[in-house]
Amino acid sequence: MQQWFEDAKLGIFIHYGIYAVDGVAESWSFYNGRMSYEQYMKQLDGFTASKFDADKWADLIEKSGAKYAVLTTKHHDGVALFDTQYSDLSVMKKTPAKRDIIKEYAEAITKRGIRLGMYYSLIDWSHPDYPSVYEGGKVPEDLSTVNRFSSPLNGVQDEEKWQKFLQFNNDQLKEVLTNYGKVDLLWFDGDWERSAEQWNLPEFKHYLKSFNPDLIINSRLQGHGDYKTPEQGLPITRPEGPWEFCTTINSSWGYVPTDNHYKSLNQIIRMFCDCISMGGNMLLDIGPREDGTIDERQEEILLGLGDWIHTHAEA
Ligand code: FUL
Repeated sequence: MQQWFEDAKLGIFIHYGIYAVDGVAESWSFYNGRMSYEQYMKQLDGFTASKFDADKWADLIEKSGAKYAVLTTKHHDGVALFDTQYSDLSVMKKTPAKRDIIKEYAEAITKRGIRLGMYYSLIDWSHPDYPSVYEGGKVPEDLSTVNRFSSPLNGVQDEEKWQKFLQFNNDQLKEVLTNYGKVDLLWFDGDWERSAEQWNLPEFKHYLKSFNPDLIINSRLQGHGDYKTPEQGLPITRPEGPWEFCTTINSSWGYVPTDNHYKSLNQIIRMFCDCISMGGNMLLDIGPREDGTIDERQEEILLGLGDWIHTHAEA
């Protein structure tokens, strides 16, 4: 494990995507049948990033006392925040924003000496080669009880399509790992829909490290990652090996304006202390609005935590 990660203590997680347009849950809102896939994708038209200023994000992250940041390059909905030649489904090609968000983010973060992290969802509920139960079949009308995105395998896998999909992931990941300078950390998600064998592990991990042997990879890789990532609940006893606790500021990963369940600054500080006293890092999440601005309540927490860290770290 790289020393910088062992010493970091705090990272900032950022869930930014088209889901911020309607302020709905990232990807899960259509998967869980809360809205149709078509309605969800209409948010592409409203994603402007009109006030997105990566330097402002980076300033805030620096002031929070965090040593690394992790931004969603692509969530389970398959919408890439980067310029990819392997799919048309990106904010560059399909939204009024027409910007490579990842490029601007990477530049601003790297410039300040903050370690650069990229989140990438292994599953892609929009990709034609990512097979679903109803592929080629009839999609049930009532998507709220049974939906076409769940249990994608259903015991059957078209090998040719699957290999094409793996190649697609490899190609996009090569873009993420080589087009934006040195990436320090890859944060996978969604490994649960396939086995280690199907994800072609451990070869996949070797492939990723071939771009940068120092690359740190989280554990959502069917046990082949470098560190554990408990989510939303702090472990009761110290986990073995390196680990990171990821958590939201309110109850949502992305921007959900109706979610007022904000944790207080004191609660966040207490969670942070519990986490680092057990040797972990805390990865605290923010969800920017579609225009790229950050809710004042989220900003306040980050600044408050930063003040606390600066006072106590130097005491
Ligand atoms: C989960 C995802 O499914 C959530 O949407 C979120 O990205 C969280 C950090 O990881 O497993």
